[in-house]
Amino acid sequence: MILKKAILTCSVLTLTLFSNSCTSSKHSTETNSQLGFNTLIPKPLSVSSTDSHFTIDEAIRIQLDNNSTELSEVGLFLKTELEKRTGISASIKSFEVGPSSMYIIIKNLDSDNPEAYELDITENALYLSSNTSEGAFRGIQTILQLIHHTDTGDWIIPTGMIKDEPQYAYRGTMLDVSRHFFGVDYLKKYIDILAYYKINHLHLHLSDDQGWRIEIKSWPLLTEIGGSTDVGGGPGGFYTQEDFKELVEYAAQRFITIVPEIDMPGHSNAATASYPILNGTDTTPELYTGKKVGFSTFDTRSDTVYAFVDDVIREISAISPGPYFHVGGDESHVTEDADYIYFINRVEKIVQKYGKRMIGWTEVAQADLDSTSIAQYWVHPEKAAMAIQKNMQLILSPAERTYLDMKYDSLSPFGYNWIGYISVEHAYDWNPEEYFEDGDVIGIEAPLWSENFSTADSLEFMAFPRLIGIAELGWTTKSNRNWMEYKERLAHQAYYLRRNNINFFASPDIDWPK
Ligand code: TNX
Repeated sequence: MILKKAILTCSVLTLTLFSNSCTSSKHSTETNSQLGFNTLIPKPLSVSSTDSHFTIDEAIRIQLDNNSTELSEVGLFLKTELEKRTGISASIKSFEVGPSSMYIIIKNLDSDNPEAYELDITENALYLSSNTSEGAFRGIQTILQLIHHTDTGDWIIPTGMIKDEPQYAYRGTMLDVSRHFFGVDYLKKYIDILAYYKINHLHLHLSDDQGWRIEIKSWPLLTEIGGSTDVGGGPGGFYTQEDFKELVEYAAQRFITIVPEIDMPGHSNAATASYPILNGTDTTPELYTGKKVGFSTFDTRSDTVYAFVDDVIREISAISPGPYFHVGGDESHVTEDADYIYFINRVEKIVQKYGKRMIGWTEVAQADLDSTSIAQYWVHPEKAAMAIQKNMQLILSPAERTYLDMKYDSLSPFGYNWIGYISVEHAYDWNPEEYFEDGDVIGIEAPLWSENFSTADSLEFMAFPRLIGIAELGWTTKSNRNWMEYKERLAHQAYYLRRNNINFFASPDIDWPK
């Protein structure tokens, strides 16, 4: 009721006056009952509402304060998304003051965080300011999350001020495309969802015992043989290097970095089945379509293996503009400890030779690694402690909170529960800040292993809504997080998830709208 009245009194003024004259002077801190800001995930650093709204109408203009290619692409992204959502086509104009405008301004904010942005939304204009195009892109996601459709058929955005920046620079999710393969078209949909929740890294688990999923031109049998099946004996699949470049580019336009992983020296049966020389046993392994782990290894004392690893890292690094190369390193149960350490030490140098920072699962911290390498903590806190001693940085993926392949509860139709059930609440209600007191944590990542599903619907069922909570944990500071309040914002996400045909688990713990 209040909303409708405000629209009537202000829309007339917006048309005739270019001023802030109908902006309420009442400033108040956000509460859940106020118009609009309770739709945001991740929750911003600070929000204040002025209890009115900006209307998106046919006159809407997007104005960019410079014509760099990067900012032009960001402006175009906003235009495309606005049109998808509202059917209204904004014009993109050079910078001039005028009503009904969305201004995107690059300037120095108080914060030096590259992803920081500020939104100043009045009834006449919306100002998005940021240090970089990346910050502007994050702010655009906030704008998209704020758009409401009123009962009277208007598209509006609540007025007020938002100041925002992420707590962690690395907010990621991992998808296992080895146990089951997911192609480029599907991954584009997934990347769109990640961008909407301000996730900025997508780690792709590109090889494992069951499948090798990326073309390596100098070792073509990896995909020809190693890419030909999956868990359960399905047809598998792989990305050509052209496919991979397309994916990297699509993600980069959304300021998401692809982190490629080749899992070694264990989890390597697909590679050794393709090139038996790599396992040093004079036997040719069969392709593997089961779910066991820890039975395969490269021959860590073979020069051919290092020539192979060099080629693989060189070819993938050449098409991966991001700073990281993930070498796996988990569960090498049949590799002798000394051989394992020798292998990881040598591979770290190869990664560095191609200009990348090495990431490995927690186990790699046993090797003599450089402080520039990163350990991804999943289990084994004592090995994470070794990484901290080596001044390495950490990515947090504690299995008991972030493993999206775990069942939600005993009724979940598929999934593992080796670490326990992970409900929507359990995935959200913890503090990454408190995991390793002395650790230098660059961020948090939720892995999704794919042994137990093969369709996009089931992938989405496992990822959503838990991944949305992980996105908030990576962005929002501890003092701004609270499960009971988050639950209400999460319920609101049903509109977005349904509109985009995302098959989320409608957990009975959340009061979803009808
Ligand atoms: C452990 S987490 C693995 C994966 C499995 C996963 C299943 C990690 C580094 N290794 O190989 O897919 O458990 O939950």
